[in-house]
Amino acid sequence: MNAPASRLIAHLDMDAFYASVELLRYPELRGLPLVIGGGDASRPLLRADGTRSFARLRDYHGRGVVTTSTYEARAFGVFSAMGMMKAARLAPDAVLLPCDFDEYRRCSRLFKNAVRVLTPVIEDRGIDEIYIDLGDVPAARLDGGRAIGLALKQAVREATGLSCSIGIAPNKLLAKLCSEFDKPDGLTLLTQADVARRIWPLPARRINGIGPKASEKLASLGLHTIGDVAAADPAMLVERFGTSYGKWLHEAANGIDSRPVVTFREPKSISRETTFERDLHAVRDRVELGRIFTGLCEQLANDLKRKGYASRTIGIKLRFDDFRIVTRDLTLPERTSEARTIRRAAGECLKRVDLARRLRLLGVRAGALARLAEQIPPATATESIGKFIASEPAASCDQQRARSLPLFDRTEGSAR
Ligand code: DCP
Ligand code: MG
Repeated sequence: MNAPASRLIAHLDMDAFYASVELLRYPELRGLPLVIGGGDASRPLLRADGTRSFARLRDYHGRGVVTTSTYEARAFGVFSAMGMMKAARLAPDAVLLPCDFDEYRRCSRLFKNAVRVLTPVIEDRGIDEIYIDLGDVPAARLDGGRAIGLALKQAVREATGLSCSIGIAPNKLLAKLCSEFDKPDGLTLLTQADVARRIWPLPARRINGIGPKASEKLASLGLHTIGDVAAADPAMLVERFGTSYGKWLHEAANGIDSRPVVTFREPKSISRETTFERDLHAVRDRVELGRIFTGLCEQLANDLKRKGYASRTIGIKLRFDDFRIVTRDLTLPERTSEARTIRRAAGECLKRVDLARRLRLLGVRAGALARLAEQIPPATATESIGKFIASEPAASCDQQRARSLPLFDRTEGSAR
């Protein structure tokens, strides 16, 4: 066994994060089904009497996806990543609000800073989740982490007004699994001795790292629960899934995970993408596409600057109306975080694509990152990397005061 029994790790995940942040400013929506997603059209209107009028899901038309939903909306079967039109059929009366990433990032910083004061060894896993190493918290051993868990929840609530759920276990894998057990506002302690009773009955897919393909293959072998995988012959798993994944499956299903809490990790790339409200054509919708493209490059440049990085490889991602995905990238002579340079490079990439078909999605990516000379502290720089590609509809780019460069001009030839 390579997982030292002495470790104690917490996984903290905010409850219905974006939706809960919105409820702070619109408390009149508490208790109602609420969905976050869609563009500016779903922004609330202030009536003359000072009350607000909110958009309803039933009035939504477009191709946006649900970014998140409150637990009241989840009761209707509405979850993250579901198409909004489908969600509207399930919960037509649900209130709809657009995303406000700046505000979510601000709250993310607030809750992480509050945690850091109590327990400084944290691994940032994106905008709303962190791992915490409780190894250096002497009192945590006495009660399995209950008191420090409660203190962390209290600190997060005081700093943000928001609730979170925490799982505390001997490793990251178990901590992540059990932080979900008692959501929302939960605190779950789990020891290795609880694995058989509490972890093995769960579907194999619940393990972070067992995706749709692997779980399908496991199911075809008659392995449905984590317990089924744990009981499977490790040699068979290796034979079917390869040495490294097969071994990992056996260990993970047995609750073994020796990964450390990594306090800082450099991002490999940063990207922005958007799915259009309707398919756009490179020639016929040149102006609109150009504006969206510029907006994405400006957002990306802002992301790079805020996080303190410069990029040497700029790439684009296109999804056509037949769902085919095409990517192209370009290596620059020098690193950049400037919107104009990114726009120019991304435009060069675009010239290498046949744009005869209409486009559904456009994305811009900055890779080969290096820290800028005027560094910002790593803790600030990493926050929110991970889930930051959100399903923003194209409308949100309109806010960016995008300048329209004649980028799609050249594509007319290939589009004919
Ligand atoms: N998110 C997103 N796209 C997804 C899933 C999530 O943009 N496909 C965003 C919105 C969520 C936030 O990330 O509020 C955090 O994701 P979680 O999976 O933790 O979901 P929630 O915090 O909303 O709900 P839960 O209470 O289940 O954690
Ligand atoms: Mg969450």
